[in-house]
Amino acid sequence: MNTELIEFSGCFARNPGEIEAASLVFLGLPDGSQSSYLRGCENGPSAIRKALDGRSYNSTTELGVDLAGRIADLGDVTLGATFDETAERFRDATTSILKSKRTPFLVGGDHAVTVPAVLGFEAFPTEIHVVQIDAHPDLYPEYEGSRSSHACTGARLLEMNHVSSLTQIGIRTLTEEQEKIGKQHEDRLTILPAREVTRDSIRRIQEALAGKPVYITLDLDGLDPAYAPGVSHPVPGGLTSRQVLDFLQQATFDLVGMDLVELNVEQDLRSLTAILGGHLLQEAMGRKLAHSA
Ligand SMILES: [Mn+2]
Repeated sequence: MNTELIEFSGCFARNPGEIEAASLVFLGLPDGSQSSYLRGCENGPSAIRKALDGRSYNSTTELGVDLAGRIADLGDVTLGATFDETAERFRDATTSILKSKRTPFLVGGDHAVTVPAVLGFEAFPTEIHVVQIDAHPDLYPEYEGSRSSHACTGARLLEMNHVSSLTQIGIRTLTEEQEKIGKQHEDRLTILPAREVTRDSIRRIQEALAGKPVYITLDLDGLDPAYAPGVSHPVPGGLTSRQVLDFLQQATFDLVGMDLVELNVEQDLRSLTAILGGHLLQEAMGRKLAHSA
């Protein structure tokens, strides 16, 4: 028996030829400093790499795409002395991936990492649409005195000129204050609350985005805590694993980038949330490769 763990079910490129050929990139954004409540998200990238051990999982996705050796793991971005400095590095890292014509799959970190990641898409040739799967709308203009809190991510995204629209799916914690902010942006913001997630409502979102460049920010607390217990803010009544997989697999939009955030390793049970996160990422990667083939 192989005694060494095989990261990310063997999907990472192992030699220069494979790395060169890889059009999809895995990059860790290991910052959990902007969480308002618990610590633990900073260890997300390493947990996701380890969760799907290739001795137990294989590299073929549900849709039959073999990802073995096809993902370039660029490691984790080194944090700066302040969050502003860290954010600048995250942004630059995203920009440089896009300039090399590869697709970034970014692993947080708390949800604050999404802001610099999407800022990096100013380097993308067209405007983009963002889909946020989340229990929370994150529409606070500032939270506990900070504009970079993970509770402000939606608000920051709506301030970006290169973000044509923001679609939030799975929301179940909308407060009056955030609803007010949402109303100010109703021409660009669609909120699909968890209680209204049905095949029909999801199909309407897919149709509206068909063929368009879409960035997905996947906060794991969008899923029900029964599926994703390892998050800082578990909120009952969320999406099932299957609903999120269906959304990713049936996408007819052009996936131009994605992040997976808010995995809190300290809260996880038997790595179930990390395993789910790895699986969701791989299914999205497989769909991307099938689309670009
Ligand atoms: Mn959230």
